[in-house]
Amino acid sequence: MKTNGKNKYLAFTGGVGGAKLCVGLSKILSAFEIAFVVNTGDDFTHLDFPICPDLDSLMYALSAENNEELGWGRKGETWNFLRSFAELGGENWFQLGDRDLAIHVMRKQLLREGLTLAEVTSELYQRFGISHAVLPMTNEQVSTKIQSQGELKSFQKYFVKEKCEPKIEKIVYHGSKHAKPVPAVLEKLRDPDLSGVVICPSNPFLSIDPILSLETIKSALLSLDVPVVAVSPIIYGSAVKGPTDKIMGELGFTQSALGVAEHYDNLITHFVLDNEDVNLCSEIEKLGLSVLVCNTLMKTLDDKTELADNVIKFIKNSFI
Ligand code: FO1
Repeated sequence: MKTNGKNKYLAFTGGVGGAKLCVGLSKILSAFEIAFVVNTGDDFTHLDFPICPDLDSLMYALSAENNEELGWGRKGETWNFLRSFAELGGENWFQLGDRDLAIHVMRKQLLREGLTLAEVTSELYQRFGISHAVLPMTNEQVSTKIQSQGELKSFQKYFVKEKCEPKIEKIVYHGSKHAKPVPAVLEKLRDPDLSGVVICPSNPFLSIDPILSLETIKSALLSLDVPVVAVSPIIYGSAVKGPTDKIMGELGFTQSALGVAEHYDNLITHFVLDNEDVNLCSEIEKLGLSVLVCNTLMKTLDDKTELADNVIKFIKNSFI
């Protein structure tokens, strides 16, 4: 295998699909070799608690604490708080489980003590026994807002309360113009030992674009001379989970892995698509991207590790 002598990787992620690949990457690369940058555009304050869904989804996935039945939240969950709260007339459209709630209470406490979100995240991940570095994209507030029928609504209202039903006209990353990335994100992007960047199979518009909406992250990515690999979240025209395909249609993108490649085109050098989409390979190569076709559906831990291994070998075999 060809190598460029460098041995560090950075993965951009958000949501449950991205977290699956992160689990695979964490199994084959040490904490010295890979770090994760996580979307915080979904974050919001609910019942006075700071909720960071993507940071928590990754924390639960990396510690095997994720709830596979629900597809989000924490394993072995109980709902006593939510039930009692609803009995009192409290709102319950956004379900906070008892075990999950402990994280939000702890996060609130630590933030109140004056820790930044990055420091709180590091503290919570350590308490979950996770040694890999996980960095929120920013310590500041950047909120994904969905414009539908002329109204700008909060992300969780669109995603959970309205079940992604409203037709999206536009997505806004409110606050991104002035927010600074967490300094360690830029340090890692500028590390001379950086071997490549992986864009996980997360929703491009809801999970990855909020990270890229931070101009200094985007420009650092654009000035890299190492592979930037995106893994398609779309297989055979459909999202493995969530509304990616629906949103692509609403925003005027081709509803396929090709549409994802076109969306990321100027930022990435490499693209990974599923065996099912092998017929799209030549069209994606025409965009100037190196393409790897393999299994991208991650049902088991072996699937996650195998895809991670393929992605890292793809980077190691590349000289651009
Ligand atoms: N997703 C849901 O579909 N319904 C919920 O009630 C819900 C509650 C929830 C609580 C805490 C948390 O960290 C995540 C939660 N999620 C819920 C998931 C979350 O809304 C989304 O999956 C992400 O924001 C998209 O990545």
